[in-house]
Formats: sequence, C-alpha cells, structure tokens
Amino acid sequence: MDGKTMTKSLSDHEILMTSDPRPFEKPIYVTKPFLPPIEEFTERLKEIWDSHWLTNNGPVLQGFACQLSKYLQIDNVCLFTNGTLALQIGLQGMGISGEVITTPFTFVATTHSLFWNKIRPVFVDIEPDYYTLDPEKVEAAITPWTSAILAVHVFGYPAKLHALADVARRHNLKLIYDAAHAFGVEVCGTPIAHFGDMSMFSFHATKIYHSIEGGLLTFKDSGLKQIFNYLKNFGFKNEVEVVMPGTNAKMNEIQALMGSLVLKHLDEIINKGQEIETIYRDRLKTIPGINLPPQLPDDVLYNYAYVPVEVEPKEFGMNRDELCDALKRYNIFSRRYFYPLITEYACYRNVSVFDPLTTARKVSSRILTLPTYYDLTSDEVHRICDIISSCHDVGKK
Ligand code: T4K
Repeated sequence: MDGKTMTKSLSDHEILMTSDPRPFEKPIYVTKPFLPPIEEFTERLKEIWDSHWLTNNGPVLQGFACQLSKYLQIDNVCLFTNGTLALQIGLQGMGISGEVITTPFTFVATTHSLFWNKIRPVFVDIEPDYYTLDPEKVEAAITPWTSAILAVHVFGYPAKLHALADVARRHNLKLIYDAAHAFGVEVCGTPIAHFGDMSMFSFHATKIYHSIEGGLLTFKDSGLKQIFNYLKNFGFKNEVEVVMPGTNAKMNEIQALMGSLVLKHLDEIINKGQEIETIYRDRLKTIPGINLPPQLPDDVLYNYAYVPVEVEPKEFGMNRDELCDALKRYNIFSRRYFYPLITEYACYRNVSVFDPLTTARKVSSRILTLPTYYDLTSDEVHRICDIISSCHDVGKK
C-alpha cells in the first residue's frame, strides 16, 4: 500500500493527528442553540398568524405549559419571559426576606434576584467535585434572619439534595433551587423539579433546552400559582382589579412555540451531548493538568449541558486564562463560567462574607467550559482535544 492510499483510508481525525492542528475555519463557540427543522416551526407559526394572539396567556403558551407539566410530571408550573424574572418573582411570591444562604459560584442573575427583593445574600463555599453548595457550610451560616437556602444545580450537576433538604427541614427554611442549567436532569428516576420547595429553569437560547428566552418555575405549594400569575401580569386579577404591584414577565407565543418544538427533540439533544462528553472524557484524561468532574453517580440522569474542565497550571504548562486565549487563536471560544466569583463583582464587593470560600476561589480561577452543542461533530471534538493537547506540549516546552 503506497503512502497516498494510506492517507485516503485515514479518518479526518487520524489525518489531523498526523499534522499540527490548524485553526477552525469558522468560530466554534461554547454553545449554539438547537433549532428544530424550519418546516416544523413555520407550520405551527400559521396557527399564531391565524389567531392574531401573540402574548398574554395565549393558546400556544397554555399548550406548552401542559406539555411541560406532563414532561416533568408536576402540576405546578408557571412560565415567564426569562429565568431571571422567574426567580425574582418566585422569591417575591414566596415571601422570602432577610438573609438567604447561597453560592458565589454561579451566573450573576442568581444573586441579582435576591437583591431585587432586598434580600441579603450570605455566600458560603461549594464542594470540590460538582461545585454545588456545601451543606455543612450552609448549616454553619444560619442566623435568626435566615429564611431560605438558594442552591444552584450548576452545569446541571444536582446539588446535595438530601443533605440540603435535611438542613432546611431542621431549621424550618425554604429550599429553593436555581435549576437554570438542569432541565432534563433526573435523580433516581425523578425529574429534578420535584426537589425543594421551588425550582427555576432557564430556557435561554444558550441552554441545552430553550424557548429563545424563557423561564419556568416549578413549586410544591399550589397556592403560589395564582400569586405568580398575578405578579407576572402587573398584578391584574381581572380588568378592573389590581391586587398586587406586579410586573410584566409574560412569555409570548413565539417563545412558547419554540419551547414546545424543541422539547420534542430533547432526547436527541441529550444523547448527542453524551456522545460529545464521552469523547472529551476519553481524550482529555490523557492530557496532564486537564481535569473533568468525576462521573456522576448511576442514579443521576444528566443532561450534558456543559463540559467544564479545571486547568491545573503546573501540570498543564499554562494557566486557565492562557489556555482560553490560546484556544481563541484556533477560533475556539471556550468560556470561563463562572469567573469572577459573584463576590468579586463591583456591585457585590461590599457584601460581608464570613466564609473564606476557599474551594470556590480555586475552582473559579481554574474553570473553563468547553464547546458542546448538538451540531458539534465528533471530528470537531477530537480536533478541539488535539489543539488542547498541542497547547500542553507548547506550555511544557
Ligand atoms: N441562573 C443561572 C445559574 C444562569 O446560568 C442563568 C443564565 C440565569 C440564572 C438567568 O437565566 P436567564 O434570565 O438568562 O433565562 C449566557 C446567557 O445569556 C445566560 O442565560 C446564562 N445563564 C449564562 C450562563 O450564559 P453570556 O453572556 O455568557 O451569553 P453570550 O451571549 O456570550 O452567549 C454565549 C455563546 O453562545 C456565544 O459566544 C455564542 C453562542 N450563542 C449565543 C446566543 C445568545 C449563539 O450561538 N446564539 C445565540 O443566540 O450569558
């Protein structure tokens, strides 16, 4: 067999392994929203055109709410225009006040939702494996003013559900989950929406599951449904009665349509995410200084929303920021979710923090989330790994 024939029989990936990695022709972003086939969208768009009903609890939204309720096996669902307003309204409707114990390792909207309700965030540390709130630290931070725990299933990794529920029960606190990243996750066969008193899911375009923009609250107390409906619609009870100072946080019909269509594809999206993560895990374990979180326990059905890695600078040969910049030169736009920590943002720097946040600080300085999305091909994932490997070689020289 001559050299030419030999090359032809190699896969794209093998060819790449034989040469220096080259930059991607087009940018590879950390995520790319899944879009259903356009015919599916236009077909259903006709219903909206025919009805001329665009927002304010329209028929598509009502159908979407039923679909979600069935998917999550939960009666109490309420849709919003985005996840941030959902969480803000959720906290307000539940009457949360005083202090809430929460994580600094999250997207800033988690903390903003507390501030918009004049609630003081009490930041405590995270655990090192899956970056979720450390229940022992939570318990140590409880004061007479504590009214709730606001934990985050960060990257879709379930928080310490049982330990947090135990702390909340013993201290009579509400347990609220920012589940922005966790749609599609199940624990012991139960959708994650069933844990805690209330959960917020974000359906933003950058999420594994989306409705362009959107937010969902799921909750235990059926009495909250009416309150949430008032709060998201200016407080209107009927045409002439306003029963509370609500805001406008309604999801519109186009968002609901997108959400409804994407839901039908969620299994394929998650399966693709699993294939991508498997390649990353397999390839990156051979590169010193690039560490993924441990495999999740068997009783967790994960949604493969993110691929976070920690960069250990000494072993890898460059630090996280250097790797992030190096990848950009190859047209790969990984993201430093979540850096800086919330406590380092100018608007939260003056909040007193009593916990040294040792793990959160370390993780935040090393974390990098790698591209993962439905359209990303296996060859592209291999190519990203080749490039990370070559960065390691350069860094170690
Ligand atoms: N709690 C948590 C824990 C959250 O992570 C979030 C949101 C919330 C609460 C609040 O939920 P929402 O109110 O957003 O529903 C993004 C998202 O905007 C934000 O929703 C998300 N978390 C956060 C983690 O990430 P950015 O500023 O990083 O997004 P951006 O615009 O830089 O997009 C990232 C990449 O995605 C781009 O480089 C390219 C790609 N992209 C993005 C958009 C918007 C696309 O390919 N198409 C698109 O349409 O915040």
